[in-house]
Amino acid sequence: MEDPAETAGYEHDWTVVLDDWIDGTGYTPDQVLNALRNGMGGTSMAAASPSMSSMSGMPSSASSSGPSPVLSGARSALLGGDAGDVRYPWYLINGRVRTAPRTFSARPGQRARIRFINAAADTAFRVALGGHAMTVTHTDGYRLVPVRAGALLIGMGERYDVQVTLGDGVFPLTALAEGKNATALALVRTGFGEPPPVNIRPAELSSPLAHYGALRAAPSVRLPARQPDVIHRLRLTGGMARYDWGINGRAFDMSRPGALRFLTTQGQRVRVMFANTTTMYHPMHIHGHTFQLGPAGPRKDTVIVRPGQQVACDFDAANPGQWMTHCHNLYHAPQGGMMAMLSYQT
Ligand SMILES: [Cu+2]
Repeated sequence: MEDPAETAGYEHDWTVVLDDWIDGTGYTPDQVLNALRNGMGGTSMAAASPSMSSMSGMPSSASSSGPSPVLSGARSALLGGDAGDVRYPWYLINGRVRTAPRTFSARPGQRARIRFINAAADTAFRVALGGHAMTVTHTDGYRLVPVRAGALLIGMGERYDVQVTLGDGVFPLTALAEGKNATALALVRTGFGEPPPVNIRPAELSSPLAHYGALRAAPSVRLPARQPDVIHRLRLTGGMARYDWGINGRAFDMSRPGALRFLTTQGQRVRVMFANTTTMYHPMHIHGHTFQLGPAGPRKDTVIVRPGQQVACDFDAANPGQWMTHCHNLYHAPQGGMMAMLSYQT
């Protein structure tokens, strides 16, 4: 969707969808989830599948000769600890592996808007366009005071829009699977030349990130200053060993929603305080609303919460209903998991 207030200052509009991928390797995401729930964290699926199949009754996939998902072991200083539950055989940009990358074509000096979407299940990506700085203009669809950055860290479910003025040549658009020592790749081509090696990690990946503290909502989308009327404190709990991801020590149970239902009144300024007590980051998402980080921070609907960190998400209760809030790691949400309900009526 276009922002009607925006004047297009670019010739190209490119969408970049980041993903992690298992299907076609002899394993399915459901098999990986079963192995994780059966306490197989720390092993590869090739090792986990024989015992997994005996426990789950599924046929063994140990005959697969392709690359095997590995059940975690991923760590990242940038994410503050554990970097996910699964190291994947493939990481994709727009559905392509890095040996067959998508190429975006333009002419030198033209401007491009790039919209990044992290559609992965369990992978945060650090992205950069080699040879270029980016002007970051939007988070999760909301305008920012434009800010320059060399790289972005994008959690599952997060979106960023940037603009770049293109140089002359062939440039790598690299997405580093944060903490997992692997990359996805697309190319930007504005001139002749050999493409860079597929495993290239442009120097910009290590340049200053557009971290949340550096981002400011544009005045037109900023929430009016107001003290919260109600504060809901949601502790993120659980871990890999027992695979018991939850909120305030329990999983959401649809047959007993009251146990994790947080009541609000229409018209209130609500503060949801996510407090991460686990050793892994969680991209927390709230349905039905967008929130603001701090008095002038970015407007978002998904926010990375690092281990030991507390993040305050402020929004106005102006959309009555039963709204879920959940971790955007898809392995943390099934069967309740790291999920709760925000509830209010007119
Ligand atoms: Cu999570």
